[in-house]
Amino acid sequence: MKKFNTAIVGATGAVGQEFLKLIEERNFPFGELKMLASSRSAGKKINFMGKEYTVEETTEKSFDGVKFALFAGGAASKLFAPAAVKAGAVVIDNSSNFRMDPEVPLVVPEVNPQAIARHKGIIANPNCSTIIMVMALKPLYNLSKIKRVVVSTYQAVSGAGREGMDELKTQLEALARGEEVVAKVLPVAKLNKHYQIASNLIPQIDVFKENLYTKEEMKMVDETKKIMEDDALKVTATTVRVPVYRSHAESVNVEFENDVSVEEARAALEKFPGVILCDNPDEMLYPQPLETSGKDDVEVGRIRKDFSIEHGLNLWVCGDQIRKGAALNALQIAEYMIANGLVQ
Ligand code: 3JN
Repeated sequence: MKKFNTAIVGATGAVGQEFLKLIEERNFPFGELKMLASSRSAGKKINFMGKEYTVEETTEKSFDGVKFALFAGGAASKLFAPAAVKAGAVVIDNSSNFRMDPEVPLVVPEVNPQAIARHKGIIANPNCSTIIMVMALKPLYNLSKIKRVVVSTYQAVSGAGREGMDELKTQLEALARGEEVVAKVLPVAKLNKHYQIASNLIPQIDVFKENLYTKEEMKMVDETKKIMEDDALKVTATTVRVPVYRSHAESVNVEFENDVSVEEARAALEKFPGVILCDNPDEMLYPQPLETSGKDDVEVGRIRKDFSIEHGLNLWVCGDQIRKGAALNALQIAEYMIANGLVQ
């Protein structure tokens, strides 16, 4: 099988490390593999599939001969994606830097693979909460056009990176010992006010915008319309940080144009690749973040009629935001391109 030289930009972070796990697990056909990061991590060693790699500082020259440049997130793609494209690489970018650029496809391969072929060098991976939600919306949209979505998220601390996870752990330990709890990271590390997450919920993810929504909330609104290719789709979101280590959960209220029964919704979700239907109230079966952590599939359950509107359903969705919400989705884009001859 043909092999593709691959660079991981941000190889030492949580998403970068997940890329490596998935490349091995899925037998991704990489040729040469470059581990790139900022100057801070350059020189670190990474053992991967029996070989030791040295992390190199990302520069504009890092992409010679690279076919897939997988950017884990942050500002790196703003700085280096254009150079990577110039060098002939396909950039798959997990940050928000290019997501709403009309020239850049925003892709969840199970949902809108047709957008991939329109790429001009960069393909954007959506925000994790958006990916997890549209995985549940798409099979339902295929049954009836969706008019409006009201979503509330329950987002794990790992969405805020390693620091978010460390913060929850340190605080839980302090609480258990009866010591003072220190908050340094959440809701937004760079701001100078922080709140305890252990034994708490924080209804702020990222900074506020002028319209009183947070950036995370507006990402869900804007990105969902772009992925579903429906500007008329109304979406409103409330995003909340919860004291869970990994896997985001979302309560999703969907208003359809036509009637969709619970049975039809279940059947459509069950058939959809990447989705597991986990919905059996008699057996107390419903998706939970502990269950979806470390897994590839998004789980959907608690499906029931919203009897307060004419054509509505309520759902509960859980998915691992570092896997399907980030690294897995990006790698699936690369796999789709290989399988469909969209990359030479
Ligand atoms: O907080 C979460 O649970 C998800 C965070 C996502 C995130 C954090 C910092 C910057 C993003 C993202 O993927 O939307 C970005 C960004 O790229 O803008």
